[in-house]
Formats: sequence, structure tokens, C-alpha cells
Amino acid sequence: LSSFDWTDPLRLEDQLSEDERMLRDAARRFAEGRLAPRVRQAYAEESADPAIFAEMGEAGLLGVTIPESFGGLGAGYVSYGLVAREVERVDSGYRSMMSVQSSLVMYPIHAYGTDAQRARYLPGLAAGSLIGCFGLTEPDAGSDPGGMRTSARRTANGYLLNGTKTWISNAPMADVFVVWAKSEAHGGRIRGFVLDKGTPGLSAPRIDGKLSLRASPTGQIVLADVEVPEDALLPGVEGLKGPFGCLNRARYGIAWGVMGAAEACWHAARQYGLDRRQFGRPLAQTQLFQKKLADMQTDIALGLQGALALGRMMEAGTASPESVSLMKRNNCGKALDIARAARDMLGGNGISDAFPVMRHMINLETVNTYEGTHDVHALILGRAQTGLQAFQ
Ligand code: TGC
Ligand code: FAD
Repeated sequence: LSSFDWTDPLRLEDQLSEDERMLRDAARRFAEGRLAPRVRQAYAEESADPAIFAEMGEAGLLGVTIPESFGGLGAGYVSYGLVAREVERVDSGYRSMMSVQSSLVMYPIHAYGTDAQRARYLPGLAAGSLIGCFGLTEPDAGSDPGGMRTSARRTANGYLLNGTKTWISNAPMADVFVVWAKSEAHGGRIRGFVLDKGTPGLSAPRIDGKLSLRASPTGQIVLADVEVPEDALLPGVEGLKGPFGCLNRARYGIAWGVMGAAEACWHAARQYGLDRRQFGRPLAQTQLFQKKLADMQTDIALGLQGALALGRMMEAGTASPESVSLMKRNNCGKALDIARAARDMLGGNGISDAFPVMRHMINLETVNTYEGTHDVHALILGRAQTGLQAFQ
């Protein structure tokens, strides 16, 4: 048998290609060099720096799976997941900024858009000179997006959009808005539209007072008689499978990302236990402390293996929405448990922003909720194994 690496018990490293490791290392350097120095102040002040998008674009971290001809990297889903893990090791809010841009804005324009839409938006989104957001959730339609009220009415030259989206990541600084609406011209089916900032009637007020994900900008999208031309419509999809096709990718990325946040908490707790002495010995020399570290190590190693297996399935075309639900739900729940345990293991210092643990813990409350709550994913898995739909 080989020697044991406590940081990588199941040798994830050996299961990655050289290209994947190189991109992972570049993402880690970027996250440590450019994101980590900013996060404490950004979180305290609830402010997000829009320059981060251009910096991420320059580092090649936006649109990892989008073909190079549109400014992406043309890499696989495991590469995308590895980037999400490195960015979220610093902060879930920064991973949100990245994954909304990549999976929820670039992906639908690439998958459902026309050549003209791809050429117009994708290079700027990949470079981060354009910032994108994705509007699905509404004040009265969260877990049940099929209940949305936002409407699109046919006009002489295009569509008239009305409605309000809420809790939209990146919205207050967005240039490009992917918005989902029920289109009367298409029998009330849900259709996607790409809107530009500055279109009359379109506004994106910021939501203040978030106690979680404070380094990521969040807002509403208000559509008050917004007139758009025919070519704002994404022609390639209709129905809920349009937004869900994007969510499958973003949820998959989250399964990797939250393991980065969990690793940051685990490593912080281990180091604290080695440094802190009580009752004449390091905290890490107590049985309770070591059991918690072992549980963290186990759940993270298994969560990463699950994310990797799912990534390989995504690349092979064998992943299902349910398998994505399983990994998003498991890894978010486990990461939140790990962050809560780590917070406790740091004692009073655990509540200080001198350590990243409480920030990760509070962020993970959001990540466990958005992109389908922990319980909604349980219902998706329950339906898949019983054939019984328990939502309504
Ligand atoms: P249901 O009857 O199950 O399906 C309706 C239609 O949609 C299709 N579909 C999917 N297609 C592809 N992938 C999936 N994952 C799909 N899930 C459903 C389905 O095949 C069907 O197609 P068709 O052609 O027959 O019409 O739909 P339902 O209305 O019963 O929905 C139930 C439920 C709970 C599964 C679903 O609504 C759900 O997942 N709710 C959670 C909502 C959610 O995830 N919202 C996310 C908003 S975006 C966000 O949070 C971004 S945060 C980003 C960040 O900052 O990182
Ligand atoms: P609800 O749907 O009202 O759920 C409340 C509670 O009820 C949850 O515990 C849920 O699990 C439970 N519940 C709901 N239905 C059932 C049921 N049938 N059976 C049992 N329990 C149920 N949305 C976007 O479109 N784009 C974004 O970029 C985006 N970014 C976000 C950023 C942040 C910081 C946050 C907080 C949210 C964001 N969201 C975004 C919205 C997010 O996806 C929703 O908050 C999420 O889907 C849950 O919807 P809701 O908040 O309306 O909660």
C-alpha cells in the first residue's frame, strides 16, 4: 500500500489529467492572489468589485466549457468543477459571480441562441467585459418557477415584457440579462429572452441587508413595459427545460464549489486545533476534536469523488438531472454541517472575521437554498424512486 496524504485521502489528484491539474493550479493562484486579499473587506462592506469579472476573464475562468471560438476554454466539466472548487475555497459569493456568468448566461446563449446572439455576447462575457445575470425566481415563484407571472406579449416588431424577478445574482451590475417569461405568442410556454442594460423600462435595484453571500451582488430585475426586438428571443428552447438545462450545469458546479468552502473550514479547524492548547495539550489531541476532523475528511473525500464521477458522466453525456440533484443536495448539506462544526471547534474565535469559517458557514446557508433547496432536491429524488410527485 502507498503512503497516506491526509489532504487527499482518495487520491483525487491521480484521477485528473495534466490539463485539468494545470487549470486547477491556475485557478488556485488566481483565487489566492486576487480574490483572497479582497474578501474580508468586501464581505464586511457588502460590496462587490465589478473588476473581478474582467480579472476572471483574463485568467480564463469564465465559460470554461464554452468553445474557444466564442472566447471560452473548450475544456470539460471536470475542469469547470475544479475552478468552482478553487474560487469557492475563498468565498461562495465569488463562485456565484463566476458560475452565473458561465452556466446561467453563457451556456443558454450558446446552447439556445442564434449565431448572431453568440457572436454578439459570448466573447465579451468570456472576457468579463460584459457581466451577465439570470432571472428565473420571482417574489411568488421560487421553488415553483412554473408559477412565474412575468409575461411576454407579441408586438409589431418583437415582444413587450412585464414582471419582477427577485434574488438575482449579479443583477445590479449586469450588462446582459437572461430572463425567463411566459409568452402569450407561444401558448403561454416559458421562453428565454436576452436583454441589454439601458433598455427603457428595465431596471435592477440592489437588494441590501443580506447577512449571507455579502461579497456577491444581488438584486431584482424589474420589467415595466420593456420592448425588445424579435432577436432578443432565445429560439432554441421552450418550456421549463430551458432554465433547467442551465441549472443542471450550475448545480453540478456547486457540488464541486461547496467542497472548496468545506475544505477551507476543515483545514482552518485542524490548524486551530494544533495551535490552541487547553487543559495542557493541543485541542487536536482530544478524541472529540479528532473524530470531528475524521468526519470532515471523510465527507469531503467522498463528496469530491461523487463530484468527479458526476463530472465524468457530464462529459460522457450520461449524467441525469436527478444525479445532479443528488450531488448538489449531498455536498451542500455536508459542507454546511462541516462549516457549522468548524465554527464550533474554533470557540470564541470562530465568530471572528479573522478566520474564514463563519463567513463560509453563513454563505453556505444561501448555497443550500439557491438552485433548488435541500428539500426540493430530496423531492426530486423521492419522485424518481417512487414515481410519486410530492411537490403539490
Ligand atoms: P416538472 O414537471 O418536473 O418539469 C417541467 C419541465 O421541465 C423539465 N425539467 C428539466 N429539464 C432539464 N433538466 C432538469 N433538471 C429538469 N427538471 C425539469 C421536465 O422534463 C419538463 O419538461 P416538459 O418538456 O415536459 O415541459 O416541473 P415542476 O414544475 O413540477 O418542477 C418541480 C421542481 C421542484 C423539480 C422544479 O421546479 C425545481 O427544481 N425547483 C427549484 C427551482 C430552482 O432551482 N430555482 C433556481 C433559480 S436560479 C438560482 O438559484 C441561481 S443562484 C446562482 C448563483 O448565484 O450561483
Ligand atoms: P420557497 O420556494 O418559498 O421555499 C421556502 C421553504 O419551503 C424552503 O425550505 C423549501 O425547501 C420549502 N418548500 C418549497 N416547496 C416545498 C414543497 N413542495 N414541499 C416541501 N417543502 C417545500 N434565483 C434566480 O433566478 N437567479 C439568481 O441568480 C438567484 N440568485 C440567488 C442569490 C441569493 C443570494 C439567493 C438567496 C437566492 C437566489 N436565487 C436566484 C433564488 C433562489 O433560487 C430561491 O431562493 C430558491 O429557489 C428558493 O425559492 P424561495 O426563496 O422562493 O423559497
